[in-house]
Amino acid sequence: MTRSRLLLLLSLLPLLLATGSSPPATLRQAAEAAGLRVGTAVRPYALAEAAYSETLGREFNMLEPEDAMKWWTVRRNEGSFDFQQGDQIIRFAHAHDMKVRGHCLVWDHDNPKWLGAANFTPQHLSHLLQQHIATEMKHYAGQVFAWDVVNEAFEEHGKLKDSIWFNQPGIGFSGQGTAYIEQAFRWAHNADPKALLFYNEAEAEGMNPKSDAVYAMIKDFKHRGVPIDGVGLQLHISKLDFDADPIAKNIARLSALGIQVHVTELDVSLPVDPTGAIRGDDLRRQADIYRNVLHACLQNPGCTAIQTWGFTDKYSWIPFHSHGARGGALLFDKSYRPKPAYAAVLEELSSQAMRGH
Ligand code: 9MR
Repeated sequence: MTRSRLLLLLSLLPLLLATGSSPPATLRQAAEAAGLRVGTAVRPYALAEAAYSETLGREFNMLEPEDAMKWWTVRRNEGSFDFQQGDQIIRFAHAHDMKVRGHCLVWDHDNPKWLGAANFTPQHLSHLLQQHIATEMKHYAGQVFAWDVVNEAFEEHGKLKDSIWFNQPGIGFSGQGTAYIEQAFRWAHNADPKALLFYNEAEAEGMNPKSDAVYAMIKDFKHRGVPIDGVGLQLHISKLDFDADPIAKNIARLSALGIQVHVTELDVSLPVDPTGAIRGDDLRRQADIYRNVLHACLQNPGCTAIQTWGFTDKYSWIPFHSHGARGGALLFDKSYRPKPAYAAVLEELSSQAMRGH
């Protein structure tokens, strides 16, 4: 058992003793007994909805702003920072005794228009990025325990993506491989030395050229003492014949490097017919996928958190980005009713807790 899991378990002993041996009633209770964080992405405007905030506080012990800490929310113009949305989430987390993951400081996507439009020099971009990382991390120091410092830097064949931060024009390390990522992690460590620093990636969850590239980068960083604490495996799943074994393999090789793994953005999208209906069979297959991913995480003590990308189908990003063709990706339906996937996750977490992990 890792030190962080042991400390979490010790802090929960009174709860475990008080609840005796009755099975946990919520994901949160089950995860706490299993020594794991269970989290979800959150949209601040939905917190005003009673069913949303009640479900969130009851079921999860970790949350992450889905968009509220991104550049385009925080940095509407060059000269000022707007932390209102993120602060709202922090207040909710504090009131409900939840940990907060921060997301994300460096990404080639969804940056504000002014950033790309001004044709800044590498020197100026370097200054802007360092200032951004330092200002946002210092604002949330002591409140955000783990940050996705860099998000989605590799393309599917394992090459670095062209981006404003890397080579278009970049922050001064164009042509030097992962040096720009290393620089971002060093700035992040200086800004908040206590925060856990994560590299977060999509479609690099199993064994493939992209996850090989991520693995090679982390190995190199650990070897040279670059400050990095973990890898986030996003896990946006859309194939119902999903195989979790390669995920377990990847978690094993990453954690063998001495880092933590968080499942950061888990959802399993399903086909939606023109009437808006989802097949019952698909909901059952979805439940199995959630269970298998969780099992892969629980098998390995280096996997310390599992997080879904939202929790109610009402606010999932999937229907919007698929023009309604897919949906139903999360643990609760649009009316906050738990789905078969919820029962599967609760059962898997509870069985782990009962085994005394
Ligand atoms: O779910 C997020 C959606 O609301 C945003 O419009 C979109 C663009 O910022 O980002 C979505 O979240 C992404 C996350 O930040 C990084 N990994 C992929 C997620 C889904 O696209």
